Amino acid sequence: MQLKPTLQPFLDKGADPEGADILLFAAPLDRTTSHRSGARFGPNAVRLESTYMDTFSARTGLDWGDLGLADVGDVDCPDVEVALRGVQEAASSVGGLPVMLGGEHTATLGALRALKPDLVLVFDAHLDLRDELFGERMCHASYLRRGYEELGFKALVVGARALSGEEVEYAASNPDLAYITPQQIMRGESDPAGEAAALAAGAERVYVSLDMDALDPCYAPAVGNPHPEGLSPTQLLDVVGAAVNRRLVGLDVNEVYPHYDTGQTAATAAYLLLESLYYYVRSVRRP
Ligand SMILES: [Mn+2]
Repeated sequence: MQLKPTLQPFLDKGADPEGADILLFAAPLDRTTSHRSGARFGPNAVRLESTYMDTFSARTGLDWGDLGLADVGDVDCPDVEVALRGVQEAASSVGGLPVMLGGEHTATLGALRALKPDLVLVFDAHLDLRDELFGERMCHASYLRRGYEELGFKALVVGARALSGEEVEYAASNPDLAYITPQQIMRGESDPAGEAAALAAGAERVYVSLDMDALDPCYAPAVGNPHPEGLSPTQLLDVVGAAVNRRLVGLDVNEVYPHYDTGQTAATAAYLLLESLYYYVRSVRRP
């Protein structure tokens, strides 16, 4: 499919997919945001910050050179329907491990449709299990519910704390949908790494989706709906490291709003993505 080339590819890697086993594309969707807007500018901000990351990973001992990655460009996102079709097509056709830079979280639904995971591990302040928001049934606050209705996976949302009664009830009535709050983690009432690892070990196809608002606003202030009492990058990456295995079928990082940023949120997003990819590469290489 035809993707729009980007001037500044992630990690300065080129767009040539030859020999790459990780294929990154962006979905700069920005249509249903309910508070701040500007998520369409997120992917390029994350790409730019990625080029200033240091190259060696203290967590995994891997280096940029260990990542066979190509940044193949952007999906056209003029409206939700076209964007979801484009993301679905991109995620099913790029080959290798598809990695998506959002954009608003809605775009994840296109990747779920393409990759049909049986486990979706989400990091998010929100459950995104609403039936609708402001009359829109296909939006950033409902994408996970639409995906669950269509595809019927297990989902674990880590970092959830900005909830609606409707979503809490919906999750409680569907045992495949679970969430862990940062409060539970910080009080030692929950072991998110252990829970995520156990779920991932029993899954055939694992998808990881990372909404930057899972982090505390002190780490990631430039998100669409900032919410206090969030995770730290260390807490988040420890869960990713425990859960990511060779059955990972896709990964995304989304919800960066550069107009509210000094670069901190975009740099953190680039770092979380980079370290998550190292964990994936390490799990594939491990005998
Ligand atoms: Mn969110």
